[in-house]
Amino acid sequence: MNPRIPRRRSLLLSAAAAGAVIAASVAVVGTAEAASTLGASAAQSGRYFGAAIAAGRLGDSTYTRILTTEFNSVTAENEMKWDATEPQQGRFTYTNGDRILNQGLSNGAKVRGHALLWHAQQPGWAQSLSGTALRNAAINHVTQVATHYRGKIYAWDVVNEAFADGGSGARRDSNLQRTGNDWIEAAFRAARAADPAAKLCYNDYNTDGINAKSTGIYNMVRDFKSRGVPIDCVGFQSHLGTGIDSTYQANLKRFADLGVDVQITELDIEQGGNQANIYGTVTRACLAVSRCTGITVWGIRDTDSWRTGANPLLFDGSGNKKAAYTSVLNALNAGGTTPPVTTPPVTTPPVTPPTTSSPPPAGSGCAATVSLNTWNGGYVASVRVTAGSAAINGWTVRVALPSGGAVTGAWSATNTGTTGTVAFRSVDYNRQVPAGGSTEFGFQGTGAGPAAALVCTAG
Ligand code: G2I
Repeated sequence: MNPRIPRRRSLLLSAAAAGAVIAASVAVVGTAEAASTLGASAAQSGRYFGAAIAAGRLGDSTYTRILTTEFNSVTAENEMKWDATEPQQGRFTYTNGDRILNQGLSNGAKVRGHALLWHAQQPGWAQSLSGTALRNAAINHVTQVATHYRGKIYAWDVVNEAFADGGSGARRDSNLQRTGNDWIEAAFRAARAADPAAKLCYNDYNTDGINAKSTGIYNMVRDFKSRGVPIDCVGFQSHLGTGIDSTYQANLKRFADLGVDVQITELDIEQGGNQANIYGTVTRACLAVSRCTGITVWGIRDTDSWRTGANPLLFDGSGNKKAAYTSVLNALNAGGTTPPVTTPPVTTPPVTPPTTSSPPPAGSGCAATVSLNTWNGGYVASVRVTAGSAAINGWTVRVALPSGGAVTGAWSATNTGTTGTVAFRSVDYNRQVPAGGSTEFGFQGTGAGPAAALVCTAG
């Protein structure tokens, strides 16, 4: 039997072949073999089923019982946001974010990171910045937080809610947007450099069908893919009312067809006559799209929800399963015909094997090439270090900056000096580069980018 197809599906298929007369007995077998929790039933098709959780509720035993029983993914509802992780500029606090992380990891769950940059829930100091100072602070924030959680986060919402509502399909005005239209791609590049293993997502709401806003995002993702900006996934929050757009599934599919994963990231649905049905429809839509890798509900019990009075979740205030829960579980157990395609998130791994398309520099030693993302007054530099015909054990790249320019942060390398000629030295994990192989590091700076070719020294 194909191990990716749950046993129950095979039985149903053979039952269909044998005729309807035995369908009733097969249904009994199916029920007996169906997974009995959301996480386990989603896992049957290689997907996850997650919940947003709050550190302040982890002492509530009903809450944690449901969490650990039902869900195999968690998202921090607030604890990894900018105001929570960098309340003062350059002073990072991870206590509550780490509680969410550890709760998830110790329970064998995936952890979604939410969210590195957003126009809302910025700390006061960031709200009062603009221009280059804000851009540098934002990129530094991405670098620091993604580095802290490096290797532990399944997917990061790198940028949250950057598009405007309504018919324009344009970016939302915000202090971040006013630093230059390339702020989103600069954030994605910095996140990739800091945590190459995490899937990097763009996340938004009111994108629950084919509409002007989702089309604006679609065009951005298509542009990013065509230019090699590192994006792996798009999150559809899905805070729904009493109806669902008939193009919900088609919208997920068109994004997936761009070559990104799609995820339902903040699902909650207003309680009304159709709540259970709509939950089922959303679940089936994800299962029908091969690159829809999982669903997250935005809270556990109705009383945990940010939508006071809407009762939009799967468990009531006492922790009892609602009809919506049963609808989701049944949809998951009915199975996806299309297990998600799993693609490695890393388009630029820290160390790549030799390739023939980019020949190594002649001789032993190393070479360094830089690509820049610039804006008015600053830049993010991604540097590729390539070994020559011999493996190298340690490298230093010297970068000459124009006068007035300064390095304000670096990742995957340590720098000596910040002005004039700045030396970037390999760190432990990227010191060794095989013959002809390469590794990447990055830095951000003020002023114009490097004034001369980079000089790489091996050893
Ligand atoms: O607004 C719903 C969600 C929309 N998409 C992005 C999500 O990050 C967002 O989550 C909500 C949280 O569920 C709320 O819990 O984001 C809100 C902030 O915009 C969160 O509300 C905040 C309150 O505004 C604060 O007063 C409060 O201190 O929650 C904080 C922690 O309880």
